[in-house]
Parts: sequence; C-alpha cells; structure tokens
Amino acid sequence: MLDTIKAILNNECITRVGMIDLKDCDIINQRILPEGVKSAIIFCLPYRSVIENTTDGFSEYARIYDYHKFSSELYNRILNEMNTKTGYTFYGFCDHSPINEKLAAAKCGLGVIGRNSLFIDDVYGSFVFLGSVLTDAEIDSNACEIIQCINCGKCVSACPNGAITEHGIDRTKCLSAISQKKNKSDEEKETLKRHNIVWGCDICQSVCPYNQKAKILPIPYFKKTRISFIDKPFIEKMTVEEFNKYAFSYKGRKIVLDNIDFI
Ligand code: B12
Ligand code: SF4
Ligand code: SF4
Repeated sequence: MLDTIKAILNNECITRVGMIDLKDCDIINQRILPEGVKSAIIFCLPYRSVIENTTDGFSEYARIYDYHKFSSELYNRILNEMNTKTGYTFYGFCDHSPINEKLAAAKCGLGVIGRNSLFIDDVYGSFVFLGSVLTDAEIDSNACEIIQCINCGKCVSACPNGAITEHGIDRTKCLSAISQKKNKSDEEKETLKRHNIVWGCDICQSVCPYNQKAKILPIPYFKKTRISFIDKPFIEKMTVEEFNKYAFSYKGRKIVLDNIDFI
C-alpha cells in the first residue's frame, strides 16, 4: 500500500514523503478532521528554482503560481487513483489541514523545525510548501522526536522587524503579514519601504545555513510559472485570469499596486 502511494506521488515529482499515525499528530482543527482517519501522509513541495538577488520586492513564493491552486489540481489527479488502487479513502489538505503539517513533517523525520518557525527539509531546505493526505488506512507509526535547527540565531538577527520571538512569529511584526494587510499604518508602510518588500518576505530563509546547502530542484510546475521581474506595468497588464493564479491576488490588484507605489 505504501509503495502504491509513494509511486503515485513520485509520478507527480513529489519525492519527499513521510507517513505518520494520526495519534502522533497535533490536531489543530478537529472540526475538519474526516471521520475514520487513522494516518497522515506528509509531503514537501520544493519551489525554489534559482538563487538570485531580486530587487522588485516580491518573495519567491509570490513569483510562482499559488500553491493552493497547485494542490487542488494535484488532489483532483491523485486522490481517486489512491482510493481505487488501495481500497482506502484519502483526503487532501494544504494549509487548512486538521493537523499541524510542520510538526508532522518533522515527526516523520523529513527534516527539522527552524527558529524562524519554518519546517526545513533535509534535502530542499525551507523553500518547500507542505501538503498532507489523511487516510483511513492504518500505517505503522515511525514517529520520531522533533529535531530543532542548530539555533545559530542568524534569522533572529536578520529579521528586520524583530518578528522572531521566543514564542514563535509575532504576526503583527512579520513583514510578510504586514505586506498582505489592506490597511497599513504609515509606520508599517515606511518599514516595508525601508526593506524593499512588496509581497512576502524571504529574509529569515535566505540567511539560514540549511538553505545554503539545499538542493534546488523544484516541482516543474513552480519553475514553469515563475516570473523573474515584477513591476507596476506588469501587474497592470495581467489578465484577471492570469493575475488570479498568483498568491498575491487574494486581496485584489489594488493592494499589490499600492504596495509597489509606496516602495
Ligand atoms: C498564518 C500563516 C502565516 C502567517 C503567520 C506565520 C507563522 N509562522 O505563524 C504569516 C502571514 C506571517 C506567514 C508568513 C509566511 N509563510 Co505562512 N503560513 C501560515 C499558515 C496558514 C498557518 C500558520 C499558523 O497558524 N501558525 C500558528 C503557529 C502557532 O503554529 P505553527 O507555526 O504552525 O507551528 C509551530 C508551533 O506549533 C511550534 N511548536 C509547537 N509544539 C512544538 C514542539 C517542538 C518540539 C517544537 C520545536 C516546536 C513546536 O512549532 C511549530 C512550527 O514552527 C501556514 C499553513 C499551516 N497550516 O501551517 C502557512 C505556512 C507556515 N507558511 C508558509 C510560508 C511559505 C510562509 C512564508 C515563507 C511566505 C513568505 N515568503 O512571505 C512566510 C514565512 C514567515 C515565517 N517565518 O513563518 C509555509 C511554510 C512551509 C515550511 N517550509 O514550513 C506554510 C506551512 C504553508 C504551506 N502549506 O506550505 N504565514
Ligand atoms: S537561521 Fe539559524 S536559527 Fe534560524 S532557522 Fe536557520 S539554523 Fe535555525
Ligand atoms: S518573514 Fe521576514 S519579517 Fe517575517 S519573521 Fe521572517 S525575516 Fe522576519
């Protein structure tokens, strides 16, 4: 059964896959947990295809098609195949999962949890999205202790707004969160401008030593959809259909254009 699941995911270029018993997962949203689920399959979606010093203020995840779009297309392709080939039922999640996907990935032994709060895959580093497929099939649990990063503190010192605290990320200070806010204070606009941020922030990932040695071989979908330079005319010219394929679209075009304006 496990080989069948792995083969289906490998076919989609998804090679970093872990499995875990539901009882070893941290349930964060019981309400959306499908009845009868016994196990979780966690996987990483590497998305970084180049390392370059971009100047347009867009983070790497914003340059490629939205991972929610990728995962819903992926689940449309693979869930039925998993159901029919194994006789069990599979449910796909990404972001709005009943379990904490970062902790589950670490417990599967795929990588470590960084001080910047991100999951760092042993092969691809932290420039990976996470997805999970829950199933009523029983899987032998091989959960391990969560390993934390080497705690070098580089992300803490590099974070421009002191958002990495002892207790996790302070969302009110994180520039990624601020860039996505519709109504920003003058101070927030000034901070984004000072750090040249239009959408998302990669600073705490870029300085992390784990990412210096990470493999860069993204899921082809992300490489194909990457825009290397984004400016105001580019955003203005995008068709509604194309604009909506990117993560920066979710609050409308005006907020992206405003952000570019005050940077
Ligand atoms: C809300 C959200 C945000 C918010 C808040 C981020 C935050 N860290 O809390 C904002 C807008 C700031 C944000 C920004 C980004 N995000 Co975001 N975000 C989410 C979302 C939807 C929920 C996160 C959440 O609720 N956190 C609540 C806090 C309390 O919990 P947590 O961080 O999930 O879990 C930690 C604690 O539970 C703690 N913990 C608890 N028990 C224990 C036990 C031990 C032993 C240890 C060590 C730790 C520990 O460690 C956990 C892991 O850090 C997740 C998707 C998801 N379902 O996880 C994506 C997600 C975290 N984001 C993602 C990404 C890519 C980003 C950005 C890089 C995008 C960008 N370039 O701007 C930045 C990175 C900022 C950062 N340093 O975290 C990816 C991260 C993938 C990865 N490799 O980890 C995720 C998982 C989406 C996905 N499906 O792939 N994000
Ligand atoms: S920069 Fe250092 S402290 Fe921060 S996540 Fe990476 S290894 Fe951990
Ligand atoms: S994403 Fe940027 S602002 Fe947010 S914690 Fe990381 S370095 Fe700080």
